[in-house]
Amino acid sequence: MSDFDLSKLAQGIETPGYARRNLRPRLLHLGFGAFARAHWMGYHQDLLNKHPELDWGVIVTDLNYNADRFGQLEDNDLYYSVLEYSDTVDHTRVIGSILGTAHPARNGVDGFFAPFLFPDLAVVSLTVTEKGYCLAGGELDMTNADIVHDFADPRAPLSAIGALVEALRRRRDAGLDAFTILSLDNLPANGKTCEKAVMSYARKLDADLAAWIERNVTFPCSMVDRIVPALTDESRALLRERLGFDDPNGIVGEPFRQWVIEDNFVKGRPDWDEVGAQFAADVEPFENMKLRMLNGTHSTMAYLGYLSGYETIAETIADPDFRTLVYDAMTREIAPTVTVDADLMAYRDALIHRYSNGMLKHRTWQIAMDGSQKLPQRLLNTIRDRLEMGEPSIRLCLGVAAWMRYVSGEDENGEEIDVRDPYAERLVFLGKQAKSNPDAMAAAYLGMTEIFGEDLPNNARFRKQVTAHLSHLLSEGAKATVHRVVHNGEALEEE
Ligand code: CS2
Repeated sequence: MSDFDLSKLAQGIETPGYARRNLRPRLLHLGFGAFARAHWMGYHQDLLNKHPELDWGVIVTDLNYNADRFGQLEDNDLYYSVLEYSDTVDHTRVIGSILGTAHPARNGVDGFFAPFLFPDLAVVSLTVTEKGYCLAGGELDMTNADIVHDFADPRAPLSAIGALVEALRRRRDAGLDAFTILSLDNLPANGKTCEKAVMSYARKLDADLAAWIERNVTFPCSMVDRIVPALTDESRALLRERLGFDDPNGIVGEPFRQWVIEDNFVKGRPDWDEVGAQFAADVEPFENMKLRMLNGTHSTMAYLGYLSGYETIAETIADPDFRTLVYDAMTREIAPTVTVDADLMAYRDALIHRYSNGMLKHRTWQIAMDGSQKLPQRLLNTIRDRLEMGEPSIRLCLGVAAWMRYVSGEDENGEEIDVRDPYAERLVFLGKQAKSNPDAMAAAYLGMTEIFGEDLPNNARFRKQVTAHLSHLLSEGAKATVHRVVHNGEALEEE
């Protein structure tokens, strides 16, 4: 029985202002993680609330994750809740636009692909995280285990890339038209990146199909932003207090949200700009701003904060040295590389305010995950631009060194770190082998060209800076190193 009896929910909880029976399956989302549930699904509900006559319903799907989640969602009549939470906002909403779910583990392969064959399906959006695109050095990684599997068994794919191509094949073979593929992941030029991965896979698999996809599918880029940590016992309890029951699909996020989308859809799209999203001809400047300013400092805080014993971002940014580090990194090193029609200093100040949201309990360990997939767009591309400008990147290089210190797998008390990364085993192995020798450790990690490319490891300035930071991190620890950089930053810039 569903826990969601909408007529019995506490006052003040937002319920759908539209009738689900009027919706048709026109949107399909792949990757029903925390972010998607709290971000674009919220915009979409706002739009349906504003225009209850619209018929844009949503199917949610996933490949390797969340099978149980879908059972629970169905038990709850396909409703779930979102709490938008800060010291000034406390708003609970019940999202009601989902029409159905599909998951290979629950529905079988044909069941998974069935909703992709709804004739009216117009947009397939995805949040599959950085590693879900199976890239190495910006190209589809033909040695990736899921991709290798999918080439061998393309009708029952494991990867998102394989699934998109198989879904399009089924549509073409059924005489249906294609759909727009809308990446909502934190990758630079995410639409183009997704297109590149899809097209490399399709071309190798089936040239005719690849040509059909090329003619019929668009891959708009988008910049997405909302901080939505994984649920903790504490945030689950907060939501339970408001709902009166436990929602296994409930999620808690910050009130802030932003969504900039390239207006390039093949079969129409909802007018999400009526509810605060923005359509733009060129999204890359916004993506760069967000990936470099927000995600770049997020990752820097995650590694340094974790090593310093801070459990959350709010705790980390409450340390005045860390706050200064993040402030200076954005002001002196990142902002000068970003050209966008926005006030970057106001953006910086808003970010520091958002990081300080103590209600969110965003764990440094969570953000530290998958660094090998995140570093290039969050820190390394910015460093490349700085090198080209002939300018220093003291603070950004500290972020890179902190990643190395972190993935070496042992914290400052000699305890093991639970490193989560597609390359975790190799990273920890390299760290152990280097035996706390900064030169050996930096050299070992810089040898991973799939992360650092060929250019950065050969750049003496970059190498020297990262190795020097790593040496301090290993000998003095993270807090002391941050203190040094914050207090001697300008002198270090002259070095
Ligand atoms: C975070 C992001 O986990 C991470 O790596 O940096 O999920 C971040 O919270 C979002 O990009 C904010 O929009």
